[in-house]
Order: sequence, then structure tokens, then C-alpha cells
Amino acid sequence: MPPPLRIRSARVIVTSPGRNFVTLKIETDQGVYGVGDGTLNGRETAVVAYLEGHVIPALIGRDARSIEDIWQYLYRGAYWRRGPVTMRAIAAVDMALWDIKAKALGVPLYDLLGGPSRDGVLVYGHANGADVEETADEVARYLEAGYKAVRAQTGVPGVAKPYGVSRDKDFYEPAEGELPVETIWSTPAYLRQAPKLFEALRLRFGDEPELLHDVHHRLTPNEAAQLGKSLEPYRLFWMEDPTPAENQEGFAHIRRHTTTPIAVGEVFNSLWDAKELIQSQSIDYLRATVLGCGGITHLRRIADFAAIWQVRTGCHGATDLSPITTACALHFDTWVPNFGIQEYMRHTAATDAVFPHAYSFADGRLHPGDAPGHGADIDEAEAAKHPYVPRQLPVARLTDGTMWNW
Ligand code: EZ4
Ligand code: CO
Repeated sequence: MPPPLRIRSARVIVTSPGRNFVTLKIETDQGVYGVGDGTLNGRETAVVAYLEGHVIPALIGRDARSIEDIWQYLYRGAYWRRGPVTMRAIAAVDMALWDIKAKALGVPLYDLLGGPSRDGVLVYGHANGADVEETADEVARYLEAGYKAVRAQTGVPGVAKPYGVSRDKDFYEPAEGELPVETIWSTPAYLRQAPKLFEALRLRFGDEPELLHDVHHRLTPNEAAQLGKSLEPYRLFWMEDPTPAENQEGFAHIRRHTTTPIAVGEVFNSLWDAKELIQSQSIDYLRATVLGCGGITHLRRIADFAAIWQVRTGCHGATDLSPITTACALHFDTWVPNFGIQEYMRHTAATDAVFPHAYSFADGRLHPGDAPGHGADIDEAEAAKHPYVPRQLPVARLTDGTMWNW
């Protein structure tokens, strides 16, 4: 047995280079350290309190090589299982421990998972515009930049601030206000508009580019079935989060009525949020992430389970996941046999400066790089320049004022 790598210290670093990120840095007595992401958009300080009050004291002195045992200790040992705060705190620890192990062995993380299964990770970018024409122009920009897959969101007549449409075309960040910004939603207007967008995109760009769309939990199962049917002629790669997945059986209804592929899971915390969806073959892609689902240790287990039913991965990759999560996701994506696609919203230059990383983009794919560990780090001096700024995600109401799903 090699000597243990004792955890000497663990610290939480909160930084806000344009938006908030929570980072856990674990140091060992042999000088090797690792970093993990614990960001929970709009609820960052809850994860900080969980890590500092309940996790870090239990880590000191443990052998950092015991990734599985520490995962089980934090998951079972909490007694109160699952939930976004707990699972992100566990994910932060798990990412840092995989980073330490791979660095100590001098290999890129994907080597520890089983080695590379592909040359580069297919990603999709986010195109959005106030109307169909502006959105199509944005799709064109992504295709010109080499993207092979593009998510398209467009404004809906009569709907102020619809999901996914931003003023800054390069960097979309929905958490804007210290209190939630109020937005308005109209399902009838949206159901009329969405097919017009994808008809226009196929007319302009032909059959080849992969097109994706995020419904962002706004529809009922039957409305989602109607949308899926109306989009079938435009051959989407996926329709995402068509309805909230609290009731997993709702997806079976959508499935019975449309062949438009379905993706779900960016708000999932564990396999138990996805089990019925997978077993009933109601979905095509699972958007669970290393950050949301307790790290690599649990996400690989979910992916193996999903593979039995030919469900593929499509990890969440919005800008509220730090470059540390992006890096871990890319190592996971490079290995996972049932890979589908990876979401990629570019981080700002300020964020990239705080989190130097080994991954890079070329020809529509991201490459994790060959640096030992996951290849992402935090520049603490740079991080200290950007103190925490309270921000929350918006809320949505129907046109008559009724609270709805943002
Ligand atoms: O709204 O991560 O597919 N991507 C998304 C994201 C989510 C944000 C919420 O913090 O739905 O843009
Ligand atoms: Co989404």
C-alpha cells in the first residue's frame, strides 16, 4: 500500500467574477491539493455553511485516496439524504479528491475512469434572440464558429423576458437581482411561436446542424406532447425539461405522443430522481451533472444504470457551473460509453482568469487536455478581487399573475 495522503486542510473560497462561485480547496500533508465546485445558483451561501459547518471538520486527517469511503460517509452519514445543498457539498469534495488522486498519480482524470472513449466531446452552444430572425442570425454565428450543435431560444410575442433570451448575446446569466426578477409567461403564445422558430432554422440551415431547445419546465405533460409533435418535422436533437420531473410518470405521457427526443435532469440530485424515467424508457438524454449529483463517484453510477436502457448523457453546463465542473464533466464525457452531448455556455474572461483550466475548444468539440488531475484550478489572488454579490434566479408568473415555474 502506498502511504496515505492525509487531508491537512480544506477551505471554501467564494468569488464573484460577474457571477458567484463556491470552490472547495483540499490540501494534503504531501503538498498535493485538489479543487472542487460547490456552486448552487442563487443559494450559494447555503452550500458554504454546509461545507464549513458539517463537512470540512469530518475531512481533516482522512486519507484523500479513499474517495468511495468518503463519499459513502458524507451521503449515508448525513442521515438526511439528497437535496441540492447536500449533494453539491458532496460533489465539491468528490471533485477535489479525484483531482488529488489523479495529480498524485500524474495522470489526467479520465485515465482513472477507464481511459478515453472518443476524440473530443461534442458540445452545443446557446443561440438566442428577441425574435426568429435575430435568433437565426445567432445560430449562424455559432455554426461559423465551428459548432455542430446549437440550442435555440427566441422571444415570444407578448412575453416579457422569456427564458433563455439575453441582452448580452455572448454571456447569458439569469441570476440578476438581489431579490428574484419577476417574469411573465404565456403557454399559448409559446406553443404558437416555437414551431415557427425551428421551421425557419431548418429552412435557412438545412438538415445537418443539430438543433436543441429548452422548455425550462414551463408545460404540462399534455402541452409538452403537443409541442413535441409540432416540432417533429424539424428533427430536434432534444426537447429539454418539457415539464417538471417531480412526477416522473408525467414523461410517459409525453413519450406516448411524440418521437421528439426528450432530455431532463439539470435539477436532479441523484439516481433516485431519474430511476423511473430511465426504466420506463421515457427519456433519451439525462442532464444530471457532476456538480448536482454528488460528483463523479455518483454520476458514473447513474450513467451505468442509464446505459442499460440506452439512455445517453447530456450534462448540464450552464455558466453557473464553474470551470472546475466543466473540467470534471469533460473527463467524465471523455470516458463515459453512453455519451450524448455536453452543454457549453462559455464563461467570461473574468471567470476564466479566476479558474485557469486545461480544456480547450476546437471544431465543435471540447478537449479536457492532458494535465494531471482534472486540469482546473483557482487563482486565489484573482478570486479575492471579486467579493460575493447576493443574486437570485428570476420567478415566473402567468399573464393573470398566477405563480408559475421559471
Ligand atoms: O436556467 O443553470 O439548460 N440550461 C439551463 C440553465 C439554467 C441555469 C439555472 O441556474 O436551463 O440556463
Ligand atoms: Co435547461
